[in-house]
Amino acid sequence: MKKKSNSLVGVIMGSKSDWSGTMEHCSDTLKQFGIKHEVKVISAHRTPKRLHKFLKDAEKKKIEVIIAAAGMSAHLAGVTASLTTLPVLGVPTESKLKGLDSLLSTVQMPSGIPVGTLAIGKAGAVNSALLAVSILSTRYGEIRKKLQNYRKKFEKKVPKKPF
Ligand code: RP5
Repeated sequence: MKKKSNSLVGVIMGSKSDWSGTMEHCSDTLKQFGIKHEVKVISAHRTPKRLHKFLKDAEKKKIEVIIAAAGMSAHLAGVTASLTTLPVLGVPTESKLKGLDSLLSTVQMPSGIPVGTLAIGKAGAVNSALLAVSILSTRYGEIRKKLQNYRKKFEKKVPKKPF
């Protein structure tokens, strides 16, 4: 039987409402690089047991980077980072306050437990995937090549003139 390859990235989000328009773009970007990842709805306050189980399993499954997205009082990335030594990237999602509350909750970690926080919403979701790719590229040459190639193509897509 063919050995199943492990997911390198775990993508978790506080609610189903974080997926459409936001975290789906994180997953799409990881797919673009052929990075195997798992996606789950896990909330630090609504499903704390699920979070503990996910992190226990993540270590066993040898997940290497965790992306945690949440909105409003967004403590998911911080709590996740407190329970693992894996790098945790935080994506603040949109809210009634346009995601500013989510951003501050995610980014303002007191010293000792870091969360690598990205921008609010779709840009942060895409960049969280790209940063995960970059972290993985230090270890996997094949991923590094894909990232270099992506950057070359990306640069070419930027128009020389604004009109
Ligand atoms: C957070 O609360 C989630 O990450 C989401 O962004 C926000 C609102 O969740 P729902 O009420 O839409 O499920 O836990």
